[in-house]
Amino acid sequence: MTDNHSSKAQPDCDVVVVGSGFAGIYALWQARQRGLSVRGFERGSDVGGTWYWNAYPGARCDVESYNYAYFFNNDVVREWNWSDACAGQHEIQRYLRFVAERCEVLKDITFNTKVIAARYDEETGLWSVQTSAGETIVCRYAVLAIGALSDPKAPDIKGVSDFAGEAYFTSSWPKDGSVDLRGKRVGVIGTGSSGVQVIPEIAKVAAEVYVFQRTANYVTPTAAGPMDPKLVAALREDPQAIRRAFRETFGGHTPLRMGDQRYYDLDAAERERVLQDAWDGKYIGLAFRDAYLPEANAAISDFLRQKMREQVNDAWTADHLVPWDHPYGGKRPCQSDVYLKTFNQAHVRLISLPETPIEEIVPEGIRTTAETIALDVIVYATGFDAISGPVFAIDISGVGGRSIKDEWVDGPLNYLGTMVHGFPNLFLPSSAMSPSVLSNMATLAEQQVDFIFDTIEWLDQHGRPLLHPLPVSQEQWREETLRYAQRRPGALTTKSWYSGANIPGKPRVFMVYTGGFKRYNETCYRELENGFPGYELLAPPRARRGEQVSGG
Ligand code: N01
Repeated sequence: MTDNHSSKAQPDCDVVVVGSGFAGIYALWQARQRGLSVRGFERGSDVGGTWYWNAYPGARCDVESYNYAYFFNNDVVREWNWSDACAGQHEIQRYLRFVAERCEVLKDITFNTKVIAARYDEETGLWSVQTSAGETIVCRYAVLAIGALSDPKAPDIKGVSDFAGEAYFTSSWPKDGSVDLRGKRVGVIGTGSSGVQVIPEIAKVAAEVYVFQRTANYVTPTAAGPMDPKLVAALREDPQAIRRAFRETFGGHTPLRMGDQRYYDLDAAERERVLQDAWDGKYIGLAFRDAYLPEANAAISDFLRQKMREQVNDAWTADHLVPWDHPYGGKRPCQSDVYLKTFNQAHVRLISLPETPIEEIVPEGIRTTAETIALDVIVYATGFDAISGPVFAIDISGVGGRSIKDEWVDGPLNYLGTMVHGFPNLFLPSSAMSPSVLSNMATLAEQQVDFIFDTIEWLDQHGRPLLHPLPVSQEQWREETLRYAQRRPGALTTKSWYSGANIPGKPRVFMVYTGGFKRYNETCYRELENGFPGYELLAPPRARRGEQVSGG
């Protein structure tokens, strides 16, 4: 199974799954359930994906544990006890390990192994997947469960390698406990969700903390705290009913707390009261039933700015920690109960980069246009080349040897967020144009993997082993994604990673489908029920007729 045989006429296994986060673990289990032979590859030394790599202090999920979990297995739902309504990184990784053990998929995964290339062979209709260990595996279906936020953005700052002190990325924080920031002078670059979580933790131990902020973000209270035993009991009573119900919602969640009154039905005093209730109830982003309207969104944004400023003592710092450049939701909002108050500590200082940009990183620290700040440690919380980055990190070529990079030169193009024309039988869960990061990623992982394996089963049953979407389906899907994005305040006007604007030179395409989970799920399954009218079904290549692989 280890020789380089990309033109082999028979596959080594039915399915290769790359990645072992939420989608990868479930994909391995699904393959086994359907009697397919499967190999899994994971570049880390354990399962977890995002929750393996982002092991920085303070990392936790701000989607509640009630929702951010698997529901396909009743025993898992009933046996696992979350310690907090917003579980921390370590606990989520332990949970994923627990599920992988329970589902007996660990034996299928080769760890510490990157997939570096995937090539489609037109003669055989098979994929050759090459690994960093020099292995090539030929398979019928390739599932790249590689995550949307798994390719860290290289810091585009002069002199990064000149720094004489220690440097860490939140996205690949050492897991061996070797980082010791006690008594040190620490600079943090980046104030997105990762920066907002790590900065208060660093401030607990460091002697001096300098936060280099290019753009301020909205920061709202977290839902962290004890689990509600009544809600836990309700989820455990009938997990499959909950699972179905998630798919009937807009975001793939249990019904969220949200305001039940419309912005335009209220006078000024009533709006203020509704906003305060939503702030107290921790659903400020959905304070009004019509929170998606620009005017309602503006009221929420103004209210948040006021609430954020109230938490910071120094007027200059308060003014600069408040986002003025984008409406609430334009960028991915952050959640923390302590971030803003961290700046009230004497040893924590905000450096506003629009006024005093970083000129260069020098051996002794960071030089801005105003000063050189001496540092022992730099922490980069500078984000990711989101969604298309992880896809481009693998050398993928399809029909005619066309690379996916060439196909996506003007931004991602696919159908239903999972398949690309010219790349038959290649599946990309959590990629572009799916509800992705603007939905509950755990629900999405299950839904997409179900759809992928239901598709594979259909193909096998119908003797049509190859499928890829029609170009017209991709164009229509991109237009639909854009149409929904236009309705979302700030989606197309804010410089955010949602649209690739954080990466110099990346085409600006809003990469998340915001038509809602329910609509997305229904559109996927309508395709399957109608025999895939939006796709091209290909006959088996001659070289493969009569093959029998499953059950390995
Ligand atoms: O990354 P980000 P992240 N000089 O891209 C700044 C998920 N997540 O890792 O905004 C100076 O949001 C950049 O500045 P700007 C979540 O979906 C979830 O924090 O581009 N600054 C920004 O401030 C999230 O959205 C959870 O102007 C530079 C920051 O770095 C996503 O992951 C926790 C710079 C990057 O912010 C990514 O979050 C953590 C430069 N050269 C993450 N380059 C939870 O569930 C970049 N920046 C809680």
